Amino acid sequence: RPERDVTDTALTLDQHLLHAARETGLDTDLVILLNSIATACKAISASLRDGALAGVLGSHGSQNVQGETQKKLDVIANDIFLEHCAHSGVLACMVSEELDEVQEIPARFARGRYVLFFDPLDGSSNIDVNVSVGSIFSILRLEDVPETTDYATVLRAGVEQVAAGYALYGPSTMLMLSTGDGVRGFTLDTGLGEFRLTHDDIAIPAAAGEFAINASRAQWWEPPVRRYVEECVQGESGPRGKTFNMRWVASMVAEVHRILIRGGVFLYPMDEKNRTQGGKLRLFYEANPMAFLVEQAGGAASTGRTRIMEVEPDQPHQRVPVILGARDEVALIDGYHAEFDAS
Ligand code: P6P
Repeated sequence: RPERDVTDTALTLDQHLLHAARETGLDTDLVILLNSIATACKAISASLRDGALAGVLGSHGSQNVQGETQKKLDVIANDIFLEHCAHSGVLACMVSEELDEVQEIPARFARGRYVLFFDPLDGSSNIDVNVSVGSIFSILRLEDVPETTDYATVLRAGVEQVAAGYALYGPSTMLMLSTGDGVRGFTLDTGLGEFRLTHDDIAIPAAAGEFAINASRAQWWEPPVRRYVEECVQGESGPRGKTFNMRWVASMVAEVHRILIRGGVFLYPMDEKNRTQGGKLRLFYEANPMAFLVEQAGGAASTGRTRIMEVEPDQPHQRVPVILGARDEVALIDGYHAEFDAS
């Protein structure tokens, strides 16, 4: 990539994307879409910031397509994403975690070749207790602008993603993004109202010192997962020969962000309780975008038995097991699954 002077680290997201369009040929319609997504994330950040004072906490009193009780902010964030991204004029359609059907673009907006999958507010069970939540997005580019869009048109394997990222609404609001040439982090400058480049070229360390899993599900784990976690917990006297720390935030965006910044591994595996659903996390707007980011940062993302981005989709809200993070850890866990399956 072209050399940039030290002032470039203060680049706004818009400036970074314009440089990328000029210097690397990043598609300008994708630049338009990413700017629309960033604006939606800024609007969601503003909605979250005032919390109870804005009367936006608590349940909306409805259920989404997942059968989950929607928070008021789930609905607010979903509406913000739909509105801002439709204005981009470059989308063929959208698929939201909160809605069953493919969202056609209203006739008053232009259409384009891009398909946007998004989870407008992931981890929203944390909102009422003021723990970090996030928005996750994944972008595909179709061969041309389709007349109509149905699942057969838009459901593609994760390897076809052209961009993915998330906003993390934490102590600061950050946008992490990859368009296929590494992962960059942008921090919201609340005075300017713009995301500014603060983390250029993120890389996940191959080894790990932290693992993240919901340990209350140990009773249902498959043997390879149980073996991996037990070896981590055995510490220096065990086969790993070192101690590990454990984290569980119950907000995937916060877990993945920690891994992108300081390494580690995250597991939401297939277990006896979620086996019939195929896992807990959703392929299109949780697993695939996070897999794209993690691989772009030098890590790995697997179901335990196959690369997540090679999972052939057949349902818009299908779920998959997720094991992602430090390359060597994911390889070890995959190896334990292979040994178990061969036994
Ligand atoms: P559990 C949030 O609902 C989510 O989809 C992910 O963000 C998070 O990692 C996971 O589910 C938490 O699941 O079983 O711990 O509530």
